[in-house]
Amino acid sequence: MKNLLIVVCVLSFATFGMAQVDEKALMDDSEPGLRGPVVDSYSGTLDATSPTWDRIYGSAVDVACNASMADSSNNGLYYEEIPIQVTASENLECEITSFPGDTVMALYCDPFDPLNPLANVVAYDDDGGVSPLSAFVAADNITLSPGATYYLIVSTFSPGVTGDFTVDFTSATVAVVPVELQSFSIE
Ligand SMILES: [Ca+2]
Ligand SMILES: [Ca+2]
Repeated sequence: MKNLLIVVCVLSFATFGMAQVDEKALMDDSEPGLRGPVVDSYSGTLDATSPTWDRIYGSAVDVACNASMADSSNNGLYYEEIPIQVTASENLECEITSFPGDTVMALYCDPFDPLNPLANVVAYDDDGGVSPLSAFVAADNITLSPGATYYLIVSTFSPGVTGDFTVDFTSATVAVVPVELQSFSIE
């Protein structure tokens, strides 16, 4: 009986701990609760502390995660990885609206492996926004499915380029997945 009580106490404590994590994640989300068809902006910075990758390029789109891409000669580019999800099937619309340089974007299924950037690709864009900034538009037919996590890679055309960027997510239900929620879901 004593052992059972200890187990119950440990379980209660574990549940309490998880609830705390969940609450923190929700509090950190800039838009908790249901989202409407509004802009969800994500701002980040590419700098010397950012991870790097050898980027790809190409115009293919494959929602089955096997878009055929080519290996660019531009290597060692700074990037930021933004996890996104949708709550309803929709064509992704997102756009880099500010950056002091030439951006590129790539969309990957889970996982994105910077050491194997030709794998798991959904789509890539260079100047689809206000050139030289990047965007995915509805006509690109990047139809995302609910229940999956995708990774938007924000990077630059050439290596060594740094600065603050903003991405606006404008399709109906797309949202950036808070890092805290990702950790929570793994546990
Ligand atoms: Ca290369
Ligand atoms: Ca560009």
